[in-house]
Amino acid sequence: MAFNYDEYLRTDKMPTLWCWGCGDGVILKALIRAIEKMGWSMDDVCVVSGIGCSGRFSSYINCNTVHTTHGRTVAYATGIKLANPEKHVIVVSGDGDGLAIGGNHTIHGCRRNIDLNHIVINNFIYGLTNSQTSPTTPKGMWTVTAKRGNIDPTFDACKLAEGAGASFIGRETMIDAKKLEKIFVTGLKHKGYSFFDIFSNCHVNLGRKNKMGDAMQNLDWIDNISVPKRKFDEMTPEEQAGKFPTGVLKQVEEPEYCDSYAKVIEAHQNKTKVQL
Ligand SMILES: Cc1ncc(C[n+]2csc(CCOP(=O)(O)OP(=O)(O)O)c2C)c(N)n1
Repeated sequence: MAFNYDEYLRTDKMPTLWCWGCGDGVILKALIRAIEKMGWSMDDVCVVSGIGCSGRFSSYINCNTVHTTHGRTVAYATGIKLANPEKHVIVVSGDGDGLAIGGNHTIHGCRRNIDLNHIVINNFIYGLTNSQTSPTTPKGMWTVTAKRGNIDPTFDACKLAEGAGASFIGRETMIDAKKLEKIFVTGLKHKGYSFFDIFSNCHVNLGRKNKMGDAMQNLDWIDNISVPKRKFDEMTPEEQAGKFPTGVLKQVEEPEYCDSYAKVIEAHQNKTKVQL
């Protein structure tokens, strides 16, 4: 039987505001399928998104939602999770939202290892606001703020998450919806900060303006820079340049922040020092 997405969507908000062929729709569907696989009630799920095309997630998914300010998704989600540790909190941000203006919150979410699921929809550009450079925009690409080509070094979000201490890190692309669903399930099951760097297409505000003739060329470009981790690890540093490993990149068990915070509450009640 065909999967019934209607149960999980605010169908009165359809059609979406996303451009035709935008990867955001593929990612939304994969996330819904992953939530269904987890067997979670939508009453127990909260999706927090910021401002951007990716920010529309909280408009379309039918669960508890917070559509918050640009760059502050992780801060809001941290408060929601600490107040409701039994709920499943999913942050959806763009690469601008989660890595530029909100980069600081992302670092500290990872560092605390709070049990959030953070999906960065990485389309390599500020999509909603028409093509400004983001921290992941490749060098040399045209953007509205770098009309002669971007000179800023490209930023690997997974390396940041690893350095900051996230206990689960995964990367996939919107090209393969099955792999996406699978990595979401793996990360949603994980207790701690689950960081997903999901490559997506913005063939309108990145692709077309960089002379990728059609949407398929944008997908080919994403496919070309993404390499499964096992294959990536066998490549020479020269071959790895400009490529990104995909799959589960890190998964370790570490103390989780809400659990630690519960110990602080206990210590406060007993007038003792927290036992870590
Ligand atoms: C504090 C603040 N600064 C700037 C903006 C304008 N703004 C809205 S969305 C956005 C960038 C969106 O890019 P990204 O986060 O990568 O998401 P995408 O649209 O590509 O999904 C910007 C700069 C804003 N709304 N609030």
